[in-house]
Amino acid sequence: MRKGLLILLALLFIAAQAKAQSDPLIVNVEGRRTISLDGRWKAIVDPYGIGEEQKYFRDAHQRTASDLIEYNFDTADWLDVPGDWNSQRERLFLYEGAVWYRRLFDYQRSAGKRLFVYFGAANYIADVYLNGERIGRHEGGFTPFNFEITDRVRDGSNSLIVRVDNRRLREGVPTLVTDWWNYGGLTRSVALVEVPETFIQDYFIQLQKGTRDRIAGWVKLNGKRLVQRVTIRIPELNLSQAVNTDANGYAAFSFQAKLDLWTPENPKLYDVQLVAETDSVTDQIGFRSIEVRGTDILLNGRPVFLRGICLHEEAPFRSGRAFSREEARTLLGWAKELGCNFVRLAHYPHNEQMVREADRMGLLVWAEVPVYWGIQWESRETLANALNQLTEEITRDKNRAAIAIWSVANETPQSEARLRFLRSLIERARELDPTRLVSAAMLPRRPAEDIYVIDDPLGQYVDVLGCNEYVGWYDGLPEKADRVQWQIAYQKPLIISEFGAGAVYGLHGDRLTRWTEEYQEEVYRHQIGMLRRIPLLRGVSPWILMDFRSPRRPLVGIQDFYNRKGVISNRGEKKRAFYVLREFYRELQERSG
Ligand code: GCB
Repeated sequence: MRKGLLILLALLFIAAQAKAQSDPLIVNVEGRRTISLDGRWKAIVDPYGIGEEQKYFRDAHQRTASDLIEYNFDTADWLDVPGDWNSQRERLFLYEGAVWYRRLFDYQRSAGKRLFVYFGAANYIADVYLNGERIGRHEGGFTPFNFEITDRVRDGSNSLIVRVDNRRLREGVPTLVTDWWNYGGLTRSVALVEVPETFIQDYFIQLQKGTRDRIAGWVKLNGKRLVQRVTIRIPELNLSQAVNTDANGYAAFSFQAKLDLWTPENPKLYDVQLVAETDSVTDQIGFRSIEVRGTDILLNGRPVFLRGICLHEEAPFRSGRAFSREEARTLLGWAKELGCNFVRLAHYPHNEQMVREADRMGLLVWAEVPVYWGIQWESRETLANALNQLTEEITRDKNRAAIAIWSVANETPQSEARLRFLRSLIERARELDPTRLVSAAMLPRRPAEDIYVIDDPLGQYVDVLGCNEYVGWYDGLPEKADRVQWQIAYQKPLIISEFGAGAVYGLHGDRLTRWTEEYQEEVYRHQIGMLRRIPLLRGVSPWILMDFRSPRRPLVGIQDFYNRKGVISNRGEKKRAFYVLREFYRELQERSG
């Protein structure tokens, strides 16, 4: 009897743990019926982690004068959502720990509707509670997640509480040290998403690999009526294709289409409607092919050189984690002004608006997961976490024509365990999306003073080689680039995914004085000379568009906690290197016609 009870308890515990995972991701949330939960959330800072024990998630109120409750959301401070806490309150600037957020919302349930709560991102671990009940947990600071709350939401007032903890973890992704600010909090929008009982949860609609006139993909329903007829429509092309979903709610399709292909010069997007019997959704989708032939990258069948720039998801002017469409426009607008056709969104998935704006503005995207520096390669949990973040990123962004490359890592030191880990990520990326290229930003080997070698075994498994190098900054003086010889072990296209130098906007001096605009300019000039001598080079993304906050950069009066390698300052001022790079890109553009 007692044994049976123990087994039952164990099973209940396992079921509760399983529920702690987020539910399958809903794509294209902006195309759905949503109720925004953005705005002011009440917030209790919990540096000692006592909130669980004190049961903050109950959102209790003192009822009698003698009740003892040592917290009160109603009288607590507030924080804006979306938004990191570090840039909102001076005393939270360096804070790493837990903050409990609370948002009250009214709701009226109606038959035939399901409700999800959707988070654009929360850095780094989020524990979600509704009306005192635990809903689940999500780990990973840069990808979206959602929980179904259909059976838990109440008519009338509801209390949604999220405990966000941004403490860095050795086993985390990223791990303990990064060269960017560990902005904590509900950094992206939060919304309630209302869907019919059976709804279109996910879909993949892109050009079929190897073609430029066939659309291929799949659609996936979620709910009780999984067998339905779903029509994919592109009204502008008078196209309509119907498919029947199977018992799992899944249907694949492939059909001819005469398309105006998406390019950076002509970022054509079509309205694409998916109409099921119980749900419908519209998205804006562009179609283009991206492939590798020999050492070339082909866009719509033609060789393309990627004139790029790296950027962090750092807000221009105000500093802090960027989240809005306006901020995306400003940052990507600067990339356009530079003459870019490509951006590297370093070092983690940026917000969805950034990718959607790249789609609209015509910028190819290198998208990345925060598998950065010394990850715990031997840990299964770390691998599962990295795979999950990659999966969430690809799930969210796979219908964006802008996305050209999934990058699985940045500057990861070589080892057997690391290779195994990264190969799993590459496999997962290809499984989820056979149409994109896979890459990683690798480190060169330097067997002799002026020799740079790319022979990282990872090179075997990627479509495009990515390589970061800092000749003239961490290695020698700017003119060193004139002497460096490159040896590349693979016949594959190469992108120099980083090079750069630090400069304070407005600080002038001679060409060999560190931190001056002249020094940075000199690095760019010599780098460009060197880049011209690398035959396999098919793209470049210097480090970086704009100065960004980093705790690794304490130099007073120069860095002041900013990495100063931007060609634009955090206040939007263009440094001399900006114009050198723009000139180079102009010339490349003219040459490519
Ligand atoms: C790198 C890293 C990047 C750093 C940069 C730097 O190699 O990939 O995250 O910010 O160097 O400025 O040192």
